[in-house]
Amino acid sequence: MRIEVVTLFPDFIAEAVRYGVLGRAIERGRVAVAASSPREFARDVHRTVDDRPYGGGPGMVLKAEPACAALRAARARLPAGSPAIYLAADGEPLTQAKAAELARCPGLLLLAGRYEGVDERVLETEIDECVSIGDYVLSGGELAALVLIDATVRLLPGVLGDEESARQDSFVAGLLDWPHYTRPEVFEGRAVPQVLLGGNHAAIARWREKQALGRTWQRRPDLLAKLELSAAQRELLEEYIAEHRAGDASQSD
Ligand code: 6GU
Repeated sequence: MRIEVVTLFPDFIAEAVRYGVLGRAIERGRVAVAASSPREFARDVHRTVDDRPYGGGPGMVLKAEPACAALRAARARLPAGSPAIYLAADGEPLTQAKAAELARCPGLLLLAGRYEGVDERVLETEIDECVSIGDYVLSGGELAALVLIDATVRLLPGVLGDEESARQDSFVAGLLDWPHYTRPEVFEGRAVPQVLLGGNHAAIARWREKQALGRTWQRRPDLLAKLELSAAQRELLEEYIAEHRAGDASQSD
């Protein structure tokens, strides 16, 4: 996959993609990420990329000409069938399903917004879709572009090891992750749950599923509402809820 990011901060993108799973995917040639700036395409002496909004009001708007020129140059480096996506707070929400859809594309053209926005004519002519990473306001689309890139690239074949892929599957199944522990067995007086110390794999799997169900119930009831739990899962969740209530009662005593 090839990814082109058009941004006023290309160095920020180039640096951030060097780390972790994404950095390794680039080293191994599973993905190439390039970043370029509209400023390279600004033709006046000041290299102007923004201007005051028609109609007045606060903030600046990214000018159409340099933004379009940067997008077209980036587009020319991408395979056919690569969607152009504008990252902005007013886009469609990024979900795991959306990341999976993007992971099937040969390339991606990403435009990170800055200032109050981008001249609407850029979006009309160069952009296929608008994506947001959540209901909060960021100062620009760069962090959002990086989030989209990370969520997408980890789904490309051969990017994750078996273990990581399997754990990701558990989120795809609609539940939050279970708690994790490593040595020491007791840390500052807090012990690792006993079941994890024995070699009873069935008991461990049951404990983990119960924790995943319980956490989803506590933190993301909206996710739980979308699931059809099996009879066994309902039983595990009821156990968790009963234990949780007992725990609350003992704390308030
Ligand atoms: Cl994609 N951009 C900005 N500026 N703010 C956001 C966002 C994107 N997604 C959520 N908030």
